Amino acid sequence: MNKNSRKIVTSYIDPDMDGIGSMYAYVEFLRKKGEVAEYYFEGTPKKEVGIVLEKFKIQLKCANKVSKDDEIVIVDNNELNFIPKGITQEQIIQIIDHHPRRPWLDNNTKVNCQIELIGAAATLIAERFKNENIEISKESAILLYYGIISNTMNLKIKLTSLRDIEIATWLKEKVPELTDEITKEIFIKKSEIGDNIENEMEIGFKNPMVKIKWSIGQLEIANAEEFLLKYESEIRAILDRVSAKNDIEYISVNIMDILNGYNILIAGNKKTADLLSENFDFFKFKNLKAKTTKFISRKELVRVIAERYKK
Ligand SMILES: [Mn+2]
Repeated sequence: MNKNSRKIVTSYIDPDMDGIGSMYAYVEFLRKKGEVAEYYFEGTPKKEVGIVLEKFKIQLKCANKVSKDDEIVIVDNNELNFIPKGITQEQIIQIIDHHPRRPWLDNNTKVNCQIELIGAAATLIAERFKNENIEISKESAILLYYGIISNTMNLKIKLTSLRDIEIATWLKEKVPELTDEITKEIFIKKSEIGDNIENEMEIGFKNPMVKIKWSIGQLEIANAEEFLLKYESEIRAILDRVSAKNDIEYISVNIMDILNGYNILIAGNKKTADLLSENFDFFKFKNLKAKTTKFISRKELVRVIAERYKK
């Protein structure tokens, strides 16, 4: 491809903190290496992104559009169904991600891939700055830090690797404003999602890797039990509506209490509760609801299910 072409860094539609942080910082990295680069995203970033941007007075400048001549870098994603519309597979030159590798990449020698199953894609981006000794801006450090904190639930879930912890510490040391108090404040603010629960759950897609019609959402909430007193019936209505609309047989939502470190799993129907308790002995359902002290993320649940019901 043309050496002078512009690189566009993108992630998946409706990106989360990890996706936004990774694309923002990777553009900075590329520019500091002399490349022409911009980031582009579609949809609505997760609520937490807005909270972090506002807290630290950071503004995003998304590219207006992607053109056919742009070379595409995808961060925090390698599933083609999830990338912005209009981007073709042929444009993709690089992937930096921490999700399991999708089959389209199996015999692909054109795409430069770094896929490592650690806590956050932001870790992989931050390591590039550190390893190549490239100065990182305060903005990129903040966004990458919260990408890691968000994806690893404050470095608590099992998927968190030593590399995530080390690079988060490295980023935190660079920015004095990154304190544990601010992180707690962000977690609490992030839980106020009464007006936008469905979007935050990310529940619309059937998982394409498995032969069962399965989807699991996730909510990260500061006080999960209190939250459910108020919103459980609305969540159940969303599960019913989404499963009917998208032909999903097994539907559930994993609610993680990010302050207190426990989970509540809400199953949309009995079939789903049975399937989950069959595969995870720590889920004991009562009224299609299971509370567990095991602090487990959707990614970890997905990996077990994807292995068991592989296509
Ligand atoms: Mn991620």
